[in-house]
Amino acid sequence: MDFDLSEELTAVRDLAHGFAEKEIAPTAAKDDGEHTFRRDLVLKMGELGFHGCVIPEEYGGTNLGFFALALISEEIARVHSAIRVYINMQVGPALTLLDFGTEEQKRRWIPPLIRGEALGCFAITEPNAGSDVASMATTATKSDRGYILNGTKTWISNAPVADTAIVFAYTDKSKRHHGISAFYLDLNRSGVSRRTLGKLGTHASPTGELIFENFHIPEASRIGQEGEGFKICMRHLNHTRLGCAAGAVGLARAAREAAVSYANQREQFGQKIGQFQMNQDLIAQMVVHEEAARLLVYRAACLADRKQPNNLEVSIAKYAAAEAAAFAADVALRILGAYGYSTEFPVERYLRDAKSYQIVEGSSNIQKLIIAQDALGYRKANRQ
Ligand code: GRA
Repeated sequence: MDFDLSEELTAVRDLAHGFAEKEIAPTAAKDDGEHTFRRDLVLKMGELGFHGCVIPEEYGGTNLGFFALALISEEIARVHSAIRVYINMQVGPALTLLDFGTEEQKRRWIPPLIRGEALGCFAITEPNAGSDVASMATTATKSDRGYILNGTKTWISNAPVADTAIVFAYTDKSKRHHGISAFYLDLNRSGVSRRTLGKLGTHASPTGELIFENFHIPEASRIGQEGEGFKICMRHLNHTRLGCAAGAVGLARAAREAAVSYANQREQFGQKIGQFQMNQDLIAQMVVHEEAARLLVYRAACLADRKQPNNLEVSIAKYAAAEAAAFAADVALRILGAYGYSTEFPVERYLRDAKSYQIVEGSSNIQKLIIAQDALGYRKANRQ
């Protein structure tokens, strides 16, 4: 596998780097502190083709691929992790429509998503259904004009602001996971209410509940066949976990850069604190975990670009990157001491944001379960 960046990929990475430094960095602390959702950035990233990099040109994308998506996600998250979430909210639904939508659905719904004009989200989790997706309670009951949706989805990024959502619901509870179906909804209609949830970090990316009460779904909004929802959900998560893993690498890098920069400036006991071997030990570990996670992300992305199964590789990358980010943020805070704890510097934000990567899109424990059960031969991770 060749991880040398082509000229095209180098240009995309540099574009994302420059964009993040110019458009995101100046207000990152303010956006976090004031919990500002930057819709303008969703649009700008759409204009630059970031949301469309894994979408074929016929649907408005650039078709650069998953390696490009990983590079972009890392660069954006390095500067402000919450803004990286915006990309997954557009890319995730667009990819699921690409994989499972009809030609008409693709032509109608993918372009506004990847331009950033229709804010997307995906609604899987419920108050009593997190890691165990099939325990969801939301139902889509057949009516003469389509379906009637009832239930509550929670911890949904973009829920307070989204125009559209991919929603998973039971169309036939008796069939267990074979009775779940997927729908693409217009949320600017009656029958849905929203509630914003407070959280530890990732403040510039709003999270909330979607409460559906007799929400009418037209028949034409179903994605795939009835009962295909669980499979669609797993495929969807496999795409979005990759972007998430790349974001975690970006955050680990930001924490490492902050720690190294401080260790090279701060003097105690007559020398730079980088000279102390206890700090060198921490910095060496940060470098190794970050670099290993990055290569694992690249491997998973290259497999996706070759259209080869990569569920196992995505889980390995997601687990490694989430842990690398949490480790690096914790270590950076220790190296910076009171300046790490201070809200006047970004390291405390890195620590708050890093924790999310161990929870979202399949927790670290779920990734370990997928990895270990594959190794033990209990459950094959790479399925189609
Ligand atoms: O044989 P079959 O016809 O019964 O099908 C099975 C299997 O082949 C069935 O699903 C199929 N399947 C798949 N199909 C395609 C399973 N995995 C895949 C796949 N990767 N691709 C049931 O399979 P199973 O193995 O018996 O299912 P299980 O035991 O329920 O699944 C295992 C597992 C724990 C891995 C799975 O449930 C899982 O990944 N859980 C974690 C869910 C998760 O990530 N939740 C996060 C929700 S979204 C979120 O975090 C929000 C982020 C976005 C935001 O910020 O808003």
